[in-house]
Amino acid sequence: MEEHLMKILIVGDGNVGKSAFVNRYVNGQFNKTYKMTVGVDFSVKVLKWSEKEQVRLQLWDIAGQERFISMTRIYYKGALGCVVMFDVTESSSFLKCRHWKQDLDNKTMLPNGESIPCILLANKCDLPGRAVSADSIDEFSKANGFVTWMETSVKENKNVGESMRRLVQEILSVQSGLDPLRPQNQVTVNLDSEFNSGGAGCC
Ligand SMILES: Nc1nc2c(ncn2[C@@H]2O[C@H](COP(=O)(O)OP(=O)(O)O)[C@@H](O)[C@H]2O)c(=O)[nH]1
Ligand SMILES: [Mg+2]
Repeated sequence: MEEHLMKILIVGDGNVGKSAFVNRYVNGQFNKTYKMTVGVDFSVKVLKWSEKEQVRLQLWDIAGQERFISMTRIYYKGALGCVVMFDVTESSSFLKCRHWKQDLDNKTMLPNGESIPCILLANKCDLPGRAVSADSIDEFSKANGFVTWMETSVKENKNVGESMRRLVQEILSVQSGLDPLRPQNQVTVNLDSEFNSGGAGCC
């Protein structure tokens, strides 16, 4: 069985549902109560990709540092993919996605100079009172180099697994197009199994 290790970042304003997304994806749960994360949360999910391949996803939830907008470089180091999330009922969180994407692109790059694959998620689509239209999300997504965008509801488990599969698919296709003989193309991120269940604090 071949295993691919992928560090994936989850960024976006506070309260948009990033931690809930990771919790739903990894543990299959949704809690209504708001618990602000402190530090950085790591979670690991192993995805069976095909008969011969599995993907070990290391999900980095920025955990309460959203107010700093610009994340430290160390946070982005080694990331192969990213989720930028906003709350579809909060237009300010949508407007900030530009900054999140720019911050990501300023600090990460594939060996061929391209941006790392990034997906845009319009979360909380179960709620009434949408503040952002599908047309404007679509336009923004195309103009800012996202792989694609999707509506999600972590609450109703809509498009959670699907969006991650789409991102992983893109990462695998990008990685297979890179020259494997160049040492910088090898994935060097490695976390010990002690991080497997999440909750580790970091710088
Ligand atoms: N209605 C609804 N509420 C959500 C959804 N996703 C997250 N929430 C709620 O939004 C709040 C903030 O979620 P959280 O994951 O802590 O946001 P974070 O600050 O981005 O990590 C919590 O009360 C969640 O229960 C969703 O899809 N629908
Ligand atoms: Mg959080």
